[in-house]
Amino acid sequence: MTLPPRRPDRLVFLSVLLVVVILAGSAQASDEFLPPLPAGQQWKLAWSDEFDGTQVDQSKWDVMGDWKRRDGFWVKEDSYVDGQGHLVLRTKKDGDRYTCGAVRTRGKFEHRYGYWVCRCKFPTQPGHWPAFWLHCDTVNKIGDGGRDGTEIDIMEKPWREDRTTQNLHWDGYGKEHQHVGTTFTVPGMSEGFHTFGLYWTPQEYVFYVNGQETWRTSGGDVSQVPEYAKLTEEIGEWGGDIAQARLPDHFVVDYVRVYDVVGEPQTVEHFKRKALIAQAANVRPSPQQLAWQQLEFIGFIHYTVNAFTDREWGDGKESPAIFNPSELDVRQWVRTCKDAGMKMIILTAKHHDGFCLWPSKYTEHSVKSSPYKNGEGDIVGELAGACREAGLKLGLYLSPWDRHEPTYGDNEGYNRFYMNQLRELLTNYGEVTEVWCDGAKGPDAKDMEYNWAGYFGLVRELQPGAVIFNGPDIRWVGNERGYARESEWSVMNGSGSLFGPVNCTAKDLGSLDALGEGERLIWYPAETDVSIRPGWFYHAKEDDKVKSVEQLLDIYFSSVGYNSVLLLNLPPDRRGLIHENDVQRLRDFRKVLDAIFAENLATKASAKASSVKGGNPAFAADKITDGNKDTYWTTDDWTTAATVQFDLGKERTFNVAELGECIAVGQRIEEFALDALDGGNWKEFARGTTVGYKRLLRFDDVTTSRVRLRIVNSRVCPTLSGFGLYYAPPIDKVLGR
Ligand code: FUL
Repeated sequence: MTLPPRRPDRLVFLSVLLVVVILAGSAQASDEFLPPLPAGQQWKLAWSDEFDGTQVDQSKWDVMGDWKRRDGFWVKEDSYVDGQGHLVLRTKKDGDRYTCGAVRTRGKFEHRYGYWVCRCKFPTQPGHWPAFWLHCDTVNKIGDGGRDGTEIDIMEKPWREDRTTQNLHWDGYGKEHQHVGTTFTVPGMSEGFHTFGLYWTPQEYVFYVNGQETWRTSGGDVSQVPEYAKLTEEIGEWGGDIAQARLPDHFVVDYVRVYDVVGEPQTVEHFKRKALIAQAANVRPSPQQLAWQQLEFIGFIHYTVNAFTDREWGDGKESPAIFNPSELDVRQWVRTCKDAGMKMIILTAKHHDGFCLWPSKYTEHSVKSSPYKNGEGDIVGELAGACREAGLKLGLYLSPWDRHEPTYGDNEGYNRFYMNQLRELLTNYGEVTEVWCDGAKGPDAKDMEYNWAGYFGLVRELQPGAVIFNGPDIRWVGNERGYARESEWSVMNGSGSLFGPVNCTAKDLGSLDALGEGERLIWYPAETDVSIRPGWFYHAKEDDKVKSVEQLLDIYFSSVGYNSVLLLNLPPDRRGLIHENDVQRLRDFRKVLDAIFAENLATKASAKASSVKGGNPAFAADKITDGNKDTYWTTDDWTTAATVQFDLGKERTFNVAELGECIAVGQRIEEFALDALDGGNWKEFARGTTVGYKRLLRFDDVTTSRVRLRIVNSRVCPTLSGFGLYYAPPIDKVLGR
């Protein structure tokens, strides 16, 4: 193989040194190989050490030691700069122990992606090995492949012949440890200087030796987190028998350089992508969707004959005579929901069994044929009144699948019937804020073509302020466990059918790749429905299976805290009351939420941003902490990375953070991190992907007076309308347990 021009050894070739000095500035780049880039992009040196001077530069390197490492010791004195432009890692015998040198940039330079290269000359003796590698503390994190941190070995040379190896390790070093690697021979490798480079992109690693590609992989999923560089010597059997070595022996490093890609590629794909990004970043919620999102936490009431038959799905053959709640009190429902902090109640006006909680004109299968209030009751009406009284919104669930109605299966007949019922519900009960269209249909169900366009049109006509679940406005989150996605986008490609324009259970709905060509981008936020008990309906045997406060809290953080609205179901029992156990659990849950969010420690913080759109005070960082969700901080249009520093005035301890984008103008943030100032250094304590309307994060206690938000990546200029730091006290303490 042909070797690229090597950097001359400055001691020996003084004359060449002169040339290098004259070319200073351009010399570095022209002197060496850099991976090819598409037109429009260039390499820019982000960090380097040429090892000039006489000491290891402590602002760049953490010299490791003194401590035991494998069969030897890492000692500081074995890492030194030789005064001739080299870092030397020495391996020596010191009494009856073997020692060697190692340095790393941990806490001093941590970076992700780019081209990392080292030029070095190898030791000659057995029993130890030199390496140039990247590392991060999260390599030990299990799950998510190598994305959350990978050990990237750009060069390891345990052999004294011309062989080297390159490796990736992730998911810790225990049982879950994963590894891929390659070993190869480059003739002449063991003598003189050679370069070892890694071109790391979000998608792939490409390894180079002397500018020749040796390995290309995305093994284990590419690390997406900042890593630090390490230059080490290690003593151990892998390198052979150290007893055979003539020591000291030296691993000599000429430089380490890290380059970033700057500029934008001038390719059709790139311009198409930019157009897609701009389009996606500017899709906005309708006023109804925005108002709905701001409700955050809403209640679901599942009630029908099932409470009396102990079933989840009634078959429609139930006699209305069994529907006989003895103490039904809609005000108790409303009080329970309101005290829990819910802002709306959605009632199953009709579930799959077809029994109607209001006296529908179009069927006898309803409360009017039941003993409830001697057939004079109207639970929809009663609840609507109680909600109005208490200032809660009302939503109605009208199951399309109806196992009682004889016309079901006759398209024309049943669609007329369904629309008549919908008209009753949307005309006679005042304002309805959400209409829930359930997609469930049993395997035994007759074929039936629902007239979705007709249904949705009627909702728009009769209740223009309402949002439709499963229709054009609100999407099912995709599971009934209470968990939204960690990356929950509200913008997606809605080119599917009218009912369910997206595949709600897909793992990824909102990434740029998932948006396809952006044919029909829509604002389509997620509602997370989950029951406080295993079932949707009341079963006495589940009285002791009410979700714990811890579970409810986890659900809250993973739904409301993941840019979704939480719809929590509370099934009334045969008395017509929400059971005492559920009521008590909700009270405790609220108590814990109130304790967490009692004081926002960032409220009075002064905020300083790395940039502000047009220098305009209307978009300045203080708009984040002004307590007004309608005002926001933002940057110039294509600024996709930015920071905001918050000065809390004094040291505060917190373990919860809250971020909110101004979604009225779109959803943009793809990734962010939070750092705390710790003895002069910024230390990352939390990291997240999407933000949207609200993002909540929990982490171990952090004590600091300064916090930095790093927007790592935003589709276009990020916005932030709110930021919070809170201290969550131990649950047991709050509840006096
Ligand atoms: C499902 C229904 O089948 C369940 O009974 C429940 O109503 C749930 C919220 O939706 O599709």
